[in-house]
Amino acid sequence: MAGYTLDLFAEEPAAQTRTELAAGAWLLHGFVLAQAPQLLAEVAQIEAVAPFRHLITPGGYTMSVAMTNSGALGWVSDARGYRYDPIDPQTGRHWPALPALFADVARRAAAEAGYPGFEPQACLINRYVASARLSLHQDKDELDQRAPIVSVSLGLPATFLFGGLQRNDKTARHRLVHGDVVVWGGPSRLAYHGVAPLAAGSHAATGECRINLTFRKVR
Ligand code: MD3
Ligand code: FE
Repeated sequence: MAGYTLDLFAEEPAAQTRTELAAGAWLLHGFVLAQAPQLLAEVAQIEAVAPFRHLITPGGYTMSVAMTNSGALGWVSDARGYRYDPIDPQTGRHWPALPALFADVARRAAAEAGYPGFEPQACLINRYVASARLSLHQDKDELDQRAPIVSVSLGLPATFLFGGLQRNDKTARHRLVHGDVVVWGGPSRLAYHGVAPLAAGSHAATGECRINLTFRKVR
């Protein structure tokens, strides 16, 4: 169920191709390939201030994905629940500011997918090593759910699981590779989704991991 592909300029590289994964959800193939080195340099600066850590779910499980944030708000999980917080609970300091390049990429991708005027307030940064995974969930901690979520994939490829509005709905699988951007809006915004256990490997840009950035308007 890979929707259809719009190839606007067939003589252009893959960066010009987009695929509608589901109603309102657009995969922009290679949209940030040219910016990937700078995006990863920004991640290195962010993690120097707000290190990656394995959050604990309210149910007491340690997440296999390591996370950090940048922006005015960051997503955190602990025994008390999930929330957005302007302060990093590990350092007691504000999350590092959203780099201008991050905001620019998020705005341009959202506009490209039909969501003009997107202003990200939070960038959750996920780091996957071999066998790290994200079980099926909905992103519903944001008060403003009319805004899309923009996701950027860097490094090792992943199998993304995309379901429906109910946990038991059938899930489709999509390969997300280095440089891909997906914009999730409209009817797909509250769909269940997850990431299958990461296959071991090495990527020239990131080494033995995958980095995913998700840009969110929270309130
Ligand atoms: C579909 N991250 O951080 S990105 C997450 O690859 C998250 O790290 C995954 O799910 C990752 O919450 C998937 C793609 C994604 C992100 C948010 C969505 C898909 C989404 C929100 C609604 C629907
Ligand atoms: Fe999610």
